[in-house]
Amino acid sequence: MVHSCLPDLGHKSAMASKGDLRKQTKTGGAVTEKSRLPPFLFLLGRQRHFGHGGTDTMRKAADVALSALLILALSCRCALGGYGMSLFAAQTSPPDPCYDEHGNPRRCIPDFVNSAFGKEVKVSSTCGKTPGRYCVVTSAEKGDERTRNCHSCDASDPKKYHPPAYLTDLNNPHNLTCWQSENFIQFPLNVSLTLSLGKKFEVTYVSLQFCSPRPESMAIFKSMDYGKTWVPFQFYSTQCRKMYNKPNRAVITKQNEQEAVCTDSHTDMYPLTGGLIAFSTLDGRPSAHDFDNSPVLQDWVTATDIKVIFSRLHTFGDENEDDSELARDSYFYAVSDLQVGGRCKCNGHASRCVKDRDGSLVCECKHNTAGPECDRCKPFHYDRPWQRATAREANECVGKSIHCPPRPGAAVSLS
Ligand SMILES: [Ca+2]
Repeated sequence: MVHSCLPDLGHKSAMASKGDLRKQTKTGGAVTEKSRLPPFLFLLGRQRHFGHGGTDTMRKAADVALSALLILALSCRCALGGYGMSLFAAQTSPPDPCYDEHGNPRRCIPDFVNSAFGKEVKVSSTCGKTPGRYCVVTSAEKGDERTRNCHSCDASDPKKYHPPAYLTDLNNPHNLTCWQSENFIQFPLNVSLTLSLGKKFEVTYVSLQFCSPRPESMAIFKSMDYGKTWVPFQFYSTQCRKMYNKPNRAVITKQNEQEAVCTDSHTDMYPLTGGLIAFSTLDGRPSAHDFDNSPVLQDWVTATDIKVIFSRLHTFGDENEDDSELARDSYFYAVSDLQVGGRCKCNGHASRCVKDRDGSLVCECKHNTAGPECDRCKPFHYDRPWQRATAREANECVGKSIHCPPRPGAAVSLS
């Protein structure tokens, strides 16, 4: 025979359940599962909860039930220390998006963010390590005569340096800061930008705003295993077949939704500065409208790292002319802003990501889930297989309620 020990509910190893509490409080009509107050504050705050709705009889019954719970909590003390009453949570805390107003679990997702912002980007080339000249080609429109204004790139002078940190700093349109490569790293050489997101994200778009003309050919790759392996996300080229052995603008069907496409859009040399390339991960993919039910696309948008490879520079073809040095100094890659728009991947079981003790970004898992992406059930909550939450179903993990041992020190038993 074991004693019931409901107040255990909040303890991290005694998993029994907010669900149990919810059942309890649905009939009692009051305590929200978000409460996180210690017992004495809970009692003080209780009145407010019961202040609206319910009959006197119900209130009294609930009071009795809750008082009994409290006594049990104080006498039972199974394996909890100070955590014992954490289920009686704070009425003052903001609503938890992972639960509805009745305390029932519902899908929750972290905010949409630019996950590249402020992160370090590893680049294969930056101008200025040896101070040198670069020239900016300007012409009002296509066909106009070109002029070149030359400057120097110099890592020892902050005013003349174009470091990779400028890819992900605050993007102020009135004061653009640009990372810039060395001059004329032309095909078959390339320049790469590699960004680690620190955990799995569901990526909606990858965008680059250029200070130089856009590349003639470039590719975006993603990794799902922290950079061990890479798969292509998207190709851009004026010559898709020749550069990447891909047809131009292939149609995506349900059969190849995880395939990267090559397109010649966004590859024009003009504008000479300020051009944008924005890759939308779900654009043109048939199951995008039914994302909840498409594990293929859920996988497709998942990435831990993003890599951009600039494969070929646009030139005016003047690099082989008489003053080839001046021409070659005019061709380089420069980018003012790299963005990776998306959400921290938590499979619908967390509303935010936080840093853990090691400083790693992890989901703050709810619904009795655990893992960096809430991708498994917490111990003792294996009564049904783990599932991702959907708009309709929270698919929370469920487990058997835990009970106090008959004597302090005895093993915790499951009912
Ligand atoms: Ca910038």
